[in-house]
Amino acid sequence: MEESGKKEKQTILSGIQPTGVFTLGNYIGAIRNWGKMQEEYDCAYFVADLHSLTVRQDPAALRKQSLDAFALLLSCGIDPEKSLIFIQSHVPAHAELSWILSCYTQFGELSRMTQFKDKSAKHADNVNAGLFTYPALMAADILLYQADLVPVGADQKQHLEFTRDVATRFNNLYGGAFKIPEPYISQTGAKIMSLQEPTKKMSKSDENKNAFITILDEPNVIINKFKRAVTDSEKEVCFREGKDGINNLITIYSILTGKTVAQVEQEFAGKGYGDFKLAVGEVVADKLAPVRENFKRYSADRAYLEQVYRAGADRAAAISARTLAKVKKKVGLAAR
Ligand code: ATP
Ligand code: LTN
Repeated sequence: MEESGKKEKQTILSGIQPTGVFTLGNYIGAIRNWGKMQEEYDCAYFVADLHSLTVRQDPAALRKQSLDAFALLLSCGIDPEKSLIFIQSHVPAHAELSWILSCYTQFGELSRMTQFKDKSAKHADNVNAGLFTYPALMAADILLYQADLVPVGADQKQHLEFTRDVATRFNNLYGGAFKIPEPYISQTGAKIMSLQEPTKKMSKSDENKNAFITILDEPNVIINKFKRAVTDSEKEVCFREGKDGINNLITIYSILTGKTVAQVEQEFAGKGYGDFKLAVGEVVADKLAPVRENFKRYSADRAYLEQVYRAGADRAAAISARTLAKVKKKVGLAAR
């Protein structure tokens, strides 16, 4: 993200869709780490509202969810003094570059995207062109800011590979316009599983509300959801193949307390699942308490939110305009 021409730190960029309140899975797998990266990297984080239009949304709900998602990013520790933070649709360069990149993208490569296959099966009545060209928009998001690293969950790796392919293709045709980004898939960003079907990933769009914890759930709700979490018919708290439910709870507890799996097993040796579930629920409620408090504060201060997202959009527009101008010149669009 070169603004002054001088560059010291590597650039990190990531986005999240405002399709609902973030889950414990989003928190552990993504956002918690985003905050920690701010010291070491130049970070840019955004609310990917244009991406959410690929699935039909209620307009009033989407508007609210986008502002809430922005407030949630701040609540999780993303600091606008340290990181660039903005709402995707506030920066028109994303849609513009996406169009240009889609003209350098083949139908065949988009057809191979597993997310497209999954989502078009799930929303068979609305297999729209945006759902299909989604990876070109994601590539534009990343390439505009010349990102070095893109922290995402393993489910987004294929989109990252596509981004690298399209950027390389473009660079080969026109000479280096884009930095080729690397995926940054953190080890601790373990995949958090559904509390009701622990072989499936925890997802904010799950119809069963007991399957996921949102980062705004009240402590009693969190504890109750863990009490109801599906486990197995054994008694021993140990991490073993086939014990998907318990393995998931051990993972959550271990990540949030910083204890190793062996230490967790030792701590609960001889204790039943009931005690263990309660302990996991308490740790999660405890860790999320400050996020909930921060959210109450930020979401009540509309003027502050507006000031931060406007400033973010201005800065993002200035950075992205440089890449876009370079690209337009290279492909032969006449200068204004
Ligand atoms: P949706 O349910 O709307 O598809 P989602 O909950 O799967 O959404 P995304 O907005 O697609 O979440 O993902 C945001 C980030 O959180 C991505 O980097 C993704 O890899 C990560 N993530 C999502 N779910 C989990 C999970 N269960 N465990 C770990 N990381 C996750
Ligand atoms: N596709 C991502 C969200 C997303 C993103 C990005 C992530 C949109 N643009 C750019 C990283 C970089 C998702 O659904 N999780």
